Amino acid sequence: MSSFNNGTDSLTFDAKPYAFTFPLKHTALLVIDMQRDFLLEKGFGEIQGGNLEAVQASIAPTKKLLEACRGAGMTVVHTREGHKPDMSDCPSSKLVRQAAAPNNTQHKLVIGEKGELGRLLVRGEYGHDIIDELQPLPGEVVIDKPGKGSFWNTEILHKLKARAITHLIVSGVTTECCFATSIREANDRGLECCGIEEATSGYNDACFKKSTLDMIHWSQGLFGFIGTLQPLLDILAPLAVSSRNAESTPPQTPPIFDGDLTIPSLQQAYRNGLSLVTVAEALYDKIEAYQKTDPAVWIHLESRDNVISAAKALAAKYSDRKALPPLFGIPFSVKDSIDVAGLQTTTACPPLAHVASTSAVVYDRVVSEGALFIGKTNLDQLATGLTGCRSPWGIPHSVYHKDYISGGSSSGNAVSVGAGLVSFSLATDTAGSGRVPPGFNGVVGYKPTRGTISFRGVTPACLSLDCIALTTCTVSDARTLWQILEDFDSSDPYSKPTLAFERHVNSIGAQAKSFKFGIPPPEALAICSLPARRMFNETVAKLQKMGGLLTSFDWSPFQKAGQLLYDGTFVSERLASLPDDFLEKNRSALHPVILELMDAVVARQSTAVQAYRDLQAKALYTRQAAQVFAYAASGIDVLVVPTAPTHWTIKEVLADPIKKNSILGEFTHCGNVLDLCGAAVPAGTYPVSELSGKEDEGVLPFSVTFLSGSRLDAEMLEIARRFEEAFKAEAC
Ligand code: TIU
Repeated sequence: MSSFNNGTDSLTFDAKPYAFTFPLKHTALLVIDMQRDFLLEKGFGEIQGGNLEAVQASIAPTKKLLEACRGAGMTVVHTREGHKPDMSDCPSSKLVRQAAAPNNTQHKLVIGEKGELGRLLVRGEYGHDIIDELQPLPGEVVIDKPGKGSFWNTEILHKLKARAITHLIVSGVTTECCFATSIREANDRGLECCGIEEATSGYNDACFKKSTLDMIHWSQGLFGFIGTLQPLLDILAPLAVSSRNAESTPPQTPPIFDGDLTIPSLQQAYRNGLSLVTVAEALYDKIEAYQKTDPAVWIHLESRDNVISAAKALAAKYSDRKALPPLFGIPFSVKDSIDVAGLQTTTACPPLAHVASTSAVVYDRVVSEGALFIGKTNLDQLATGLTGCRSPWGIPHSVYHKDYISGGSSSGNAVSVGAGLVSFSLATDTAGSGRVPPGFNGVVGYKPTRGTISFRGVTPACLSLDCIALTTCTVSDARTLWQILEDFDSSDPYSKPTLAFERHVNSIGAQAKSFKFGIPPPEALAICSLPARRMFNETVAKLQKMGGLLTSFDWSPFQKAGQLLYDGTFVSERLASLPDDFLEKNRSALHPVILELMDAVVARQSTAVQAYRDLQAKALYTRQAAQVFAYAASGIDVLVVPTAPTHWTIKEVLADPIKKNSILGEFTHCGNVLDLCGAAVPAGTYPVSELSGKEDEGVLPFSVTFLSGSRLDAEMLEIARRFEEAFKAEAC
């Protein structure tokens, strides 16, 4: 019997054509177009001749539904129909068809024209926004849609997948128009929908509404389900009571900080009244104590007073603890190649150090969502290396053992999370820098598909292959951050548009129980240490136990792409990112290993012809890898690899720095070359003695990385999250 809990704790309520069963964690409430323009006097709907009384009937039931779903902790998605002020996203059919009808007496004003609530259905206008009683809370998703359906030219499917949503409870207006169209569109994409009768209404009579709803559930559920409000409220109510009780505990004694730094736990504690200052004080006690264990974690640490002032300012800004932004009071660090305005960015390379005038996009974004900045962390110089042993600011060690490396280049970054000094850390990953250090410190390292998070404001290592990486305590936290940070940045030349390739959702299947995974062939795994090999075999068995189907695939593009990174010409891009004659001018200021590496790159005298050949090879391997993750029966969902083949001691690395470094990248190098996404996830510990052959009481962490194709982050993260959950359940 598997201990794997796939998060499908399900609820069931009466519906047509039969009872609707939905997994709470994978279900979102969709509230469609509850905008002033559709619901209030003088709005677009009334101007079109709509029956306002009929449409307003859905407001009170929708409010009840919204509160019940919020109380149960469900994902909430609001939509708003409307257009850009320049109307470039409005098809002419929406403007002319109805107005052009012979004998038209209703459509005197069309979309974009000025009504009393502002320009009709234009974004930013008063009438376009959601009515006061149903305003979204911070953290809820708002989708601006140009169509009647919610899926045409919007990011809704992407955002639902990013949250692992497979089921929708649907409400909103109007029944005959956007409500029905959205359910039909959702149905084509594989989502299971249940519309709630009282929480939708339209501009016509009851007969019209009934026909619309009947069409949805006709023929044993042609498009979906239709239920009524009360049975759903009845099953959600018990879930709301428990959280409300927790929230209403009288704060006679202020809640105590239990040390749990995961985002949902800390958020819940804040909602229950925990003081940010208490958390900041506790963290600083811990940070100061850890300085004695490892003084090489930070390049810049904010002062205790600064952080306490920032905590007080945040608490004052968000005084309503029921409406907190998603990262309210969540402490974080950043790798010191990421700009923070007013502070030095060193990239662990003194000649490059400069005071940043503006902050990196990633920093600004997390701060704007309430996160609390603690400091900038150590890294391998120029973000080049996987060991953590290449910085003038010292060598951090693994949080598990003082003799063993922290990994790099995001060394201090992973230690700051692993030692419980911050909840998350912003990092970068070019050759594996955002995966290897989390692997060596027992935390999660997620590298999204390149270009989906802005790289603006970060010192490049190898710009066309650089990627933002997120270091977190859990896969869910990584996913939360990704949702906040993912955005197209037109000022970042490597940014990718956010609209993703559409793969349908499997409400049962890949997202629920089974998935296909591949592993490297035995000859590739032979590079692993004995304990890494044993732990990897055990991980494969666990993946099979939780429903994974071990599937064969062609490993060669992954292996060849990895070699391309350092054996080919791509390493020259590291020099291309530096000022001309940087090497000559700064030889004495560089770390000796970095200097040796850079000299070797220059000595190769790579030609443009070689570089083009490598680019062509990269394109070929990328296409081949995409086929491995294809939307086809032969494809796999994820490739699972050991994050690193072994765990070196600091001494071993110092004795042979370049060779030892290159071995660590065996399973990470291909990631950005092939435009993959990947997440390193803890997979247990093993005795140090098993690795060293010497007596040692300690243990070291083992980590596996889940890799998948470009833009398949949502699918990959959900499998990684389920692995993490299964693993924790087994450990308990
Ligand atoms: N015209 C009409 O009935 N409805 C819309 O245009 N949008 C929605 O239904 N939300």
